[in-house]
Amino acid sequence: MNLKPDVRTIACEFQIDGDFASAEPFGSGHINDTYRVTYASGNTPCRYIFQRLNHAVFPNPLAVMENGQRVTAHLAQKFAGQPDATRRVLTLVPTCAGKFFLRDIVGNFWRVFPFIEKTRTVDIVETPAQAFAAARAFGQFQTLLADLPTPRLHDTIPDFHHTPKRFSALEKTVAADVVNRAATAKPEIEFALKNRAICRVLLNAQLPERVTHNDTKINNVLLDAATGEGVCVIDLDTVMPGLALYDFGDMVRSMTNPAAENERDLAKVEMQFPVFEALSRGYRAAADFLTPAEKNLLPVAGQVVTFELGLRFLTDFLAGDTYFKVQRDGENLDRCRAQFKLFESMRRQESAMSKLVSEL
Ligand code: ADP
Ligand code: GN1
Ligand code: MG
Repeated sequence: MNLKPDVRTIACEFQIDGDFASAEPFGSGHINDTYRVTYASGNTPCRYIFQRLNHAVFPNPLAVMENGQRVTAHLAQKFAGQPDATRRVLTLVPTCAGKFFLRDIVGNFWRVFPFIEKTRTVDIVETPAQAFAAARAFGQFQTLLADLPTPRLHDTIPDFHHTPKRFSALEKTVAADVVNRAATAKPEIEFALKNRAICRVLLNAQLPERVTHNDTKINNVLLDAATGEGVCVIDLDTVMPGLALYDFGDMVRSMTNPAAENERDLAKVEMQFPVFEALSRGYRAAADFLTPAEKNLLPVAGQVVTFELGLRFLTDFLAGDTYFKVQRDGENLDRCRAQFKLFESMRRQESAMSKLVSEL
Protein backbone atom coordinates (compact mmCIF):
# COMPACT_ATOMS: atom_id res chain seq x y z
CA MET A 1 0.00 0.00 0.00
CA ASN A 2 2.69 2.51 0.91
CA LEU A 3 5.22 1.45 -1.71
CA LYS A 4 5.96 4.14 -4.27
CA PRO A 5 3.59 3.26 -7.11
CA ASP A 6 4.53 3.16 -10.76
CA VAL A 7 2.14 5.85 -11.97
CA ARG A 8 3.18 5.32 -15.60
CA THR A 9 1.91 1.73 -15.48
CA ILE A 10 -1.33 2.84 -13.83
CA ALA A 11 -1.74 5.54 -16.49
CA CYS A 12 -1.80 2.91 -19.29
CA GLU A 13 -5.08 1.64 -17.87
CA PHE A 14 -6.97 4.93 -18.38
CA GLN A 15 -8.47 6.39 -21.57
CA ILE A 16 -6.08 9.28 -22.02
CA ASP A 17 -4.77 10.53 -25.37
CA GLY A 18 -1.15 11.54 -25.82
CA ASP A 19 2.14 10.37 -24.36
CA PHE A 20 2.84 10.05 -20.66
CA ALA A 21 5.54 12.62 -19.83
CA SER A 22 5.88 12.90 -16.03
CA ALA A 23 4.26 12.41 -12.64
CA GLU A 24 4.91 14.25 -9.39
CA PRO A 25 3.38 13.98 -5.90
CA PHE A 26 0.92 16.83 -5.47
CA GLY A 27 -0.98 18.68 -2.71
CA SER A 28 -0.81 18.47 1.06
CA GLY A 29 -3.57 16.02 2.00
CA HIS A 30 -3.15 13.81 5.08
CA ILE A 31 -4.82 10.67 3.73
CA ASN A 32 -4.67 9.76 0.02
CA ASP A 33 -1.73 9.83 -2.39
CA THR A 34 -2.16 12.44 -5.11
CA TYR A 35 -0.03 12.89 -8.25
CA ARG A 36 -0.09 15.48 -10.99
CA VAL A 37 0.56 13.75 -14.28
CA THR A 38 1.54 15.49 -17.51
CA TYR A 39 0.91 14.13 -21.00
CA ALA A 40 2.37 15.48 -24.18
CA SER A 41 -0.37 15.82 -26.75
CA GLY A 42 0.57 17.73 -29.90
CA ASN A 43 2.06 21.05 -28.82
CA THR A 44 0.04 21.47 -25.66
CA PRO A 45 0.78 19.47 -22.53
CA CYS A 46 -2.31 18.06 -20.85
CA ARG A 47 -2.45 17.51 -17.10
CA TYR A 48 -4.36 15.10 -14.87
CA ILE A 49 -4.74 14.32 -11.19
CA PHE A 50 -4.17 10.68 -10.29
CA GLN A 51 -5.23 9.52 -6.84
CA ARG A 52 -4.63 6.34 -4.94
CA LEU A 53 -7.30 5.91 -2.27
CA ASN A 54 -6.15 5.11 1.26
CA HIS A 55 -8.13 1.95 1.85
CA ALA A 56 -7.03 1.68 5.46
CA VAL A 57 -9.00 4.87 6.09
CA PHE A 58 -11.83 4.11 3.63
CA PRO A 59 -12.75 0.51 4.40
CA ASN A 60 -15.19 0.27 1.49
CA PRO A 61 -13.48 1.78 -1.59
CA LEU A 62 -16.30 0.70 -3.89
CA ALA A 63 -18.74 2.77 -1.85
CA VAL A 64 -16.41 5.78 -2.15
CA MET A 65 -16.18 5.36 -5.91
CA GLU A 66 -19.93 4.92 -6.32
CA ASN A 67 -20.71 8.03 -4.24
CA GLY A 68 -18.10 9.98 -6.20
CA GLN A 69 -19.60 8.99 -9.49
CA ARG A 70 -23.16 9.86 -8.48
CA VAL A 71 -22.20 13.19 -6.94
CA THR A 72 -20.06 14.35 -9.88
CA ALA A 73 -22.73 13.28 -12.40
CA HIS A 74 -25.43 15.17 -10.48
CA LEU A 75 -23.33 18.33 -10.24
CA ALA A 76 -22.35 18.11 -13.92
CA GLN A 77 -26.05 18.04 -14.80
CA LYS A 78 -26.65 21.15 -12.69
CA PHE A 79 -23.79 23.09 -14.27
CA ALA A 80 -24.51 21.97 -17.84
CA GLY A 81 -24.91 24.88 -20.22
CA GLN A 82 -23.39 27.41 -17.80
CA PRO A 83 -20.14 29.21 -18.65
CA ASP A 84 -17.11 27.23 -17.49
CA ALA A 85 -19.29 24.17 -16.76
CA THR A 86 -16.42 21.68 -17.05
CA ARG A 87 -14.30 23.58 -14.51
CA ARG A 88 -17.03 23.64 -11.88
CA VAL A 89 -17.11 19.95 -11.16
CA LEU A 90 -14.62 17.09 -11.12
CA THR A 91 -14.88 14.77 -14.11
CA LEU A 92 -13.87 11.13 -13.77
CA VAL A 93 -11.70 9.82 -16.60
CA PRO A 94 -12.83 6.28 -17.53
CA THR A 95 -10.48 3.31 -17.60
CA CYS A 96 -9.89 1.35 -20.81
CA ALA A 97 -12.43 -1.13 -19.46
CA GLY A 98 -15.00 1.67 -19.20
CA LYS A 99 -15.05 1.90 -15.40
CA PHE A 100 -14.58 5.00 -13.27
CA PHE A 101 -11.83 3.59 -11.13
CA LEU A 102 -9.03 1.10 -11.42
CA ARG A 103 -8.14 -1.68 -9.03
CA ASP A 104 -4.42 -2.31 -9.59
CA ILE A 105 -2.65 -5.66 -9.29
CA VAL A 106 -1.81 -5.12 -5.62
CA GLY A 107 -5.41 -4.19 -4.78
CA ASN A 108 -5.15 -0.39 -4.61
CA PHE A 109 -7.97 1.76 -5.97
CA TRP A 110 -7.16 4.61 -8.35
CA ARG A 111 -9.17 7.37 -10.03
CA VAL A 112 -8.16 10.08 -12.48
CA PHE A 113 -9.51 13.60 -13.05
CA PRO A 114 -8.53 16.19 -15.66
CA PHE A 115 -6.45 18.83 -13.87
CA ILE A 116 -8.55 21.99 -13.68
CA GLU A 117 -6.20 24.61 -15.07
CA LYS A 118 -5.87 28.26 -14.03
CA THR A 119 -6.82 27.45 -10.45
CA ARG A 120 -4.89 27.37 -7.21
CA THR A 121 -5.35 26.07 -3.70
CA VAL A 122 -3.99 27.47 -0.45
CA ASP A 123 -3.46 25.78 2.89
CA ILE A 124 -3.92 28.97 4.91
CA VAL A 125 -6.48 31.66 4.09
CA GLU A 126 -4.79 34.80 2.79
CA THR A 127 -7.72 37.26 2.89
CA PRO A 128 -11.31 37.34 4.19
CA ALA A 129 -12.43 37.58 0.55
CA GLN A 130 -10.89 34.17 -0.08
CA ALA A 131 -12.83 32.72 2.87
CA PHE A 132 -16.03 34.26 1.51
CA ALA A 133 -15.39 32.63 -1.88
CA ALA A 134 -14.66 29.21 -0.37
CA ALA A 135 -17.69 29.31 1.94
CA ARG A 136 -19.94 30.29 -0.92
CA ALA A 137 -18.61 27.39 -2.99
CA PHE A 138 -19.23 24.89 -0.19
CA GLY A 139 -22.68 26.39 0.48
CA GLN A 140 -23.55 26.09 -3.19
CA PHE A 141 -22.26 22.51 -3.18
CA GLN A 142 -24.70 21.58 -0.41
CA THR A 143 -27.54 23.43 -2.15
CA LEU A 144 -26.98 21.66 -5.47
CA LEU A 145 -26.85 18.25 -3.81
CA ALA A 146 -30.03 18.77 -1.80
CA ASP A 147 -32.06 17.05 -4.52
CA LEU A 148 -29.68 14.18 -5.23
CA PRO A 149 -32.01 11.31 -6.18
CA THR A 150 -32.29 8.29 -3.90
CA PRO A 151 -30.83 5.92 -2.74
CA ARG A 152 -29.10 7.53 0.24
CA LEU A 153 -25.34 7.90 -0.33
CA HIS A 154 -23.09 5.35 1.34
CA ASP A 155 -21.49 6.28 4.66
CA THR A 156 -17.91 6.08 3.41
CA ILE A 157 -16.59 6.33 6.98
CA PRO A 158 -19.39 5.46 9.41
CA ASP A 159 -19.77 7.94 12.29
CA PHE A 160 -17.16 10.20 10.74
CA HIS A 161 -18.50 13.29 12.53
CA HIS A 162 -19.99 11.57 15.55
CA THR A 163 -18.05 13.63 18.08
CA PRO A 164 -19.10 11.62 21.18
CA LYS A 165 -17.83 8.44 19.49
CA ARG A 166 -14.57 10.24 18.69
CA PHE A 167 -14.37 10.97 22.41
CA SER A 168 -14.96 7.32 23.33
CA ALA A 169 -12.24 6.30 20.88
CA LEU A 170 -9.85 8.62 22.69
CA GLU A 171 -10.78 7.11 26.07
CA LYS A 172 -10.13 3.58 24.77
CA THR A 173 -6.82 4.62 23.26
CA VAL A 174 -5.70 6.29 26.50
CA ALA A 175 -6.60 3.13 28.42
CA ALA A 176 -4.66 0.89 26.00
CA ASP A 177 -1.70 3.30 25.68
CA VAL A 178 -0.04 0.93 23.20
CA VAL A 179 3.01 3.09 22.54
CA ASN A 180 3.38 4.55 26.05
CA ARG A 181 2.65 8.11 25.08
CA ALA A 182 -0.22 8.90 27.48
CA ALA A 183 2.13 10.43 30.05
CA THR A 184 3.53 12.85 27.44
CA ALA A 185 0.03 13.95 26.50
CA LYS A 186 -1.36 14.26 30.04
CA PRO A 187 -2.30 17.99 29.78
CA GLU A 188 -4.09 17.42 26.46
CA ILE A 189 -5.97 14.38 27.79
CA GLU A 190 -7.08 16.46 30.77
CA PHE A 191 -8.14 19.28 28.47
CA ALA A 192 -10.26 16.84 26.48
CA LEU A 193 -11.93 15.48 29.62
CA LYS A 194 -12.67 18.95 30.94
CA ASN A 195 -14.37 20.06 27.71
CA ARG A 196 -16.18 16.88 26.78
CA ALA A 197 -19.64 18.51 27.06
CA ILE A 198 -19.13 20.24 23.70
CA CYS A 199 -19.23 16.86 21.92
CA ARG A 200 -23.02 16.58 21.94
CA VAL A 201 -23.97 20.15 21.06
CA LEU A 202 -24.73 19.56 17.37
CA LEU A 203 -25.95 15.98 17.61
CA ASN A 204 -28.44 16.78 20.39
CA ALA A 205 -30.08 19.55 18.39
CA GLN A 206 -32.01 17.17 16.11
CA LEU A 207 -30.85 18.87 12.95
CA PRO A 208 -31.91 17.56 9.51
CA GLU A 209 -29.69 15.10 7.68
CA ARG A 210 -28.38 16.50 4.39
CA VAL A 211 -25.81 15.60 1.75
CA THR A 212 -22.63 17.17 3.06
CA HIS A 213 -18.95 17.32 2.14
CA ASN A 214 -17.48 16.58 5.57
CA ASP A 215 -13.96 17.85 4.83
CA THR A 216 -14.42 21.54 4.01
CA LYS A 217 -10.80 22.66 4.33
CA ILE A 218 -9.71 25.65 2.28
CA ASN A 219 -7.46 23.42 0.16
CA ASN A 220 -10.48 21.36 -0.88
CA VAL A 221 -11.81 24.14 -3.07
CA LEU A 222 -10.07 25.24 -6.24
CA LEU A 223 -9.87 29.02 -6.48
CA ASP A 224 -9.70 30.80 -9.83
CA ALA A 225 -6.10 31.94 -10.27
CA ALA A 226 -7.16 35.27 -11.78
CA THR A 227 -10.30 36.26 -9.87
CA GLY A 228 -9.99 34.27 -6.62
CA GLU A 229 -13.55 32.98 -7.07
CA GLY A 230 -14.36 29.47 -5.77
CA VAL A 231 -14.38 27.38 -8.96
CA CYS A 232 -14.74 23.77 -7.89
CA VAL A 233 -15.22 21.78 -4.70
CA ILE A 234 -12.89 18.75 -4.68
CA ASP A 235 -11.87 15.84 -2.40
CA LEU A 236 -15.25 14.12 -2.50
CA ASP A 237 -14.42 10.90 -0.61
CA THR A 238 -16.26 11.97 2.52
CA VAL A 239 -19.35 13.31 0.74
CA MET A 240 -22.16 11.45 2.49
CA PRO A 241 -25.23 12.06 4.63
CA GLY A 242 -24.37 14.44 7.45
CA LEU A 243 -25.14 17.72 9.18
CA ALA A 244 -24.66 21.03 7.36
CA LEU A 245 -23.17 22.50 10.51
CA TYR A 246 -20.24 20.08 10.54
CA ASP A 247 -19.33 21.50 7.13
CA PHE A 248 -19.69 25.06 8.32
CA GLY A 249 -17.82 24.23 11.53
CA ASP A 250 -14.96 22.68 9.58
CA MET A 251 -14.72 25.84 7.46
CA VAL A 252 -14.50 27.93 10.63
CA ARG A 253 -11.92 25.53 12.05
CA SER A 254 -9.69 25.42 9.03
CA MET A 255 -10.04 28.93 7.68
CA THR A 256 -10.05 31.24 10.71
CA ASN A 257 -6.69 29.85 11.90
CA PRO A 258 -3.88 32.01 10.45
CA ALA A 259 -1.28 29.38 11.37
CA ALA A 260 -0.41 25.98 9.93
CA GLU A 261 -2.30 22.99 11.29
CA ASN A 262 0.93 21.68 12.88
CA GLU A 263 2.12 25.08 14.17
CA ARG A 264 4.16 24.74 17.38
CA ASP A 265 4.16 28.42 18.29
CA LEU A 266 0.68 28.57 19.78
CA ALA A 267 0.80 32.35 20.08
CA LYS A 268 0.14 32.36 16.35
CA VAL A 269 -3.07 30.34 16.69
CA GLU A 270 -6.04 32.69 17.22
CA MET A 271 -9.49 32.66 15.64
CA GLN A 272 -9.58 35.57 13.17
CA PHE A 273 -12.93 37.32 13.55
CA PRO A 274 -12.94 39.04 10.10
CA VAL A 275 -12.50 35.61 8.50
CA PHE A 276 -15.40 34.25 10.55
CA GLU A 277 -17.53 37.14 9.34
CA ALA A 278 -16.58 36.46 5.72
CA LEU A 279 -17.36 32.75 6.13
CA SER A 280 -20.76 33.47 7.65
CA ARG A 281 -21.65 35.86 4.86
CA GLY A 282 -20.33 33.61 2.08
CA TYR A 283 -22.04 30.51 3.42
CA ARG A 284 -25.36 32.29 4.02
CA ALA A 285 -25.23 33.74 0.51
CA ALA A 286 -25.35 30.25 -1.01
CA ALA A 287 -26.92 27.93 1.59
CA ASP A 288 -30.47 29.19 1.43
CA PHE A 289 -32.03 26.12 3.04
CA LEU A 290 -30.95 26.56 6.67
CA THR A 291 -33.59 26.07 9.35
CA PRO A 292 -33.75 28.40 12.39
CA ALA A 293 -32.14 25.66 14.53
CA GLU A 294 -29.22 25.41 12.12
CA LYS A 295 -28.80 29.18 11.99
CA ASN A 296 -28.74 29.36 15.81
CA LEU A 297 -25.87 26.92 16.02
CA LEU A 298 -23.63 28.51 13.36
CA PRO A 299 -21.57 30.36 16.01
CA VAL A 300 -20.65 27.19 17.96
CA ALA A 301 -20.21 24.76 15.06
CA GLY A 302 -16.53 25.70 14.76
CA GLN A 303 -15.91 24.82 18.39
CA VAL A 304 -17.37 21.34 17.99
CA VAL A 305 -15.37 20.47 14.85
CA THR A 306 -12.14 22.00 16.21
CA PHE A 307 -12.49 20.04 19.44
CA GLU A 308 -13.31 16.89 17.46
CA LEU A 309 -10.23 17.17 15.25
CA GLY A 310 -8.11 17.86 18.35
CA LEU A 311 -9.47 14.58 19.79
CA ARG A 312 -8.66 12.76 16.53
CA PHE A 313 -5.08 14.04 16.37
CA LEU A 314 -4.58 13.20 20.05
CA THR A 315 -6.01 9.70 19.57
CA ASP A 316 -3.74 9.10 16.61
CA PHE A 317 -0.69 10.33 18.54
CA LEU A 318 -1.55 7.89 21.34
CA ALA A 319 -2.16 5.05 18.88
CA GLY A 320 1.27 5.52 17.26
CA ASP A 321 0.41 7.70 14.23
CA THR A 322 -1.48 5.13 12.20
CA TYR A 323 -4.11 7.37 10.55
CA PHE A 324 -2.83 10.85 9.62
CA LYS A 325 0.41 11.10 7.64
CA VAL A 326 3.20 12.57 9.78
CA GLN A 327 6.58 14.02 8.81
CA ARG A 328 8.06 14.10 12.32
CA ASP A 329 7.66 12.57 15.77
CA GLY A 330 5.12 14.37 17.88
CA GLU A 331 3.46 16.05 14.90
CA ASN A 332 0.01 14.73 15.78
CA LEU A 333 0.42 16.02 19.34
CA ASP A 334 1.43 19.44 17.97
CA ARG A 335 -1.62 19.37 15.71
CA CYS A 336 -3.83 18.51 18.70
CA ARG A 337 -2.38 21.39 20.75
CA ALA A 338 -3.03 23.83 17.92
CA GLN A 339 -6.68 22.66 17.62
CA PHE A 340 -7.24 22.96 21.36
CA LYS A 341 -5.71 26.44 21.38
CA LEU A 342 -7.99 27.44 18.49
CA PHE A 343 -10.98 25.98 20.32
CA GLU A 344 -10.22 28.18 23.36
CA SER A 345 -9.88 31.20 21.12
CA MET A 346 -13.31 30.49 19.59
CA ARG A 347 -14.79 30.11 23.07
CA ARG A 348 -13.50 33.50 24.07
CA GLN A 349 -15.09 35.08 21.00
CA GLU A 350 -18.37 33.17 21.11
CA SER A 351 -20.58 36.07 22.13
CA ALA A 352 -19.21 38.32 19.36
CA MET A 353 -19.74 35.48 16.87
CA SER A 354 -23.34 35.00 18.04
CA LYS A 355 -24.03 38.72 17.78
CA LEU A 356 -22.72 38.80 14.22
CA VAL A 357 -24.74 35.77 13.11
CA SER A 358 -27.93 37.13 14.62
CA GLU A 359 -27.43 40.39 12.72
CA LEU A 360 -26.99 38.71 9.33
P1 ADP B 1 -6.29 14.68 -0.51
O1 ADP B 1 -7.30 13.64 -0.16
O2 ADP B 1 -4.91 14.18 -0.52
O3 ADP B 1 -6.46 15.96 0.30
P2 ADP B 1 -7.31 16.20 -2.81
O4 ADP B 1 -8.38 15.60 -3.68
O5 ADP B 1 -7.72 17.28 -1.90
O6 ADP B 1 -6.57 15.01 -2.04
O7 ADP B 1 -6.15 16.72 -3.77
C1 ADP B 1 -4.94 17.24 -3.27
C2 ADP B 1 -4.63 18.57 -3.95
O8 ADP B 1 -4.51 18.36 -5.37
C3 ADP B 1 -5.71 19.64 -3.80
O9 ADP B 1 -5.57 20.40 -2.63
C4 ADP B 1 -5.52 20.46 -5.05
O10 ADP B 1 -4.47 21.40 -4.87
C5 ADP B 1 -5.06 19.47 -6.08
N1 ADP B 1 -6.14 18.97 -6.95
C6 ADP B 1 -6.91 17.86 -6.76
N2 ADP B 1 -7.74 17.64 -7.79
C7 ADP B 1 -7.50 18.62 -8.68
C8 ADP B 1 -8.01 18.92 -9.99
N3 ADP B 1 -8.93 18.15 -10.58
N4 ADP B 1 -7.51 20.02 -10.64
C9 ADP B 1 -6.56 20.79 -10.08
N5 ADP B 1 -6.02 20.53 -8.85
C10 ADP B 1 -6.48 19.48 -8.16
C1 GN1 C 1 -7.89 14.84 6.54
O1 GN1 C 1 -7.45 14.20 3.38
P1 GN1 C 1 -7.45 15.56 3.98
O2 GN1 C 1 -6.10 16.06 4.33
O3 GN1 C 1 -8.26 16.53 3.12
C2 GN1 C 1 -9.10 14.20 7.20
C3 GN1 C 1 -10.07 15.30 7.67
C4 GN1 C 1 -9.37 16.27 8.59
C5 GN1 C 1 -8.15 16.84 7.87
C6 GN1 C 1 -7.36 17.74 8.77
C7 GN1 C 1 -10.77 11.22 5.59
O4 GN1 C 1 -8.31 15.48 5.34
O5 GN1 C 1 -11.14 14.70 8.37
O6 GN1 C 1 -10.23 17.31 8.99
O7 GN1 C 1 -7.28 15.77 7.41
N1 GN1 C 1 -9.76 13.29 6.27
C8 GN1 C 1 -10.16 12.07 6.64
O8 GN1 C 1 -6.40 18.43 8.04
O9 GN1 C 1 -10.01 11.63 7.78
MG1 MG D 1 -7.83 17.43 0.19
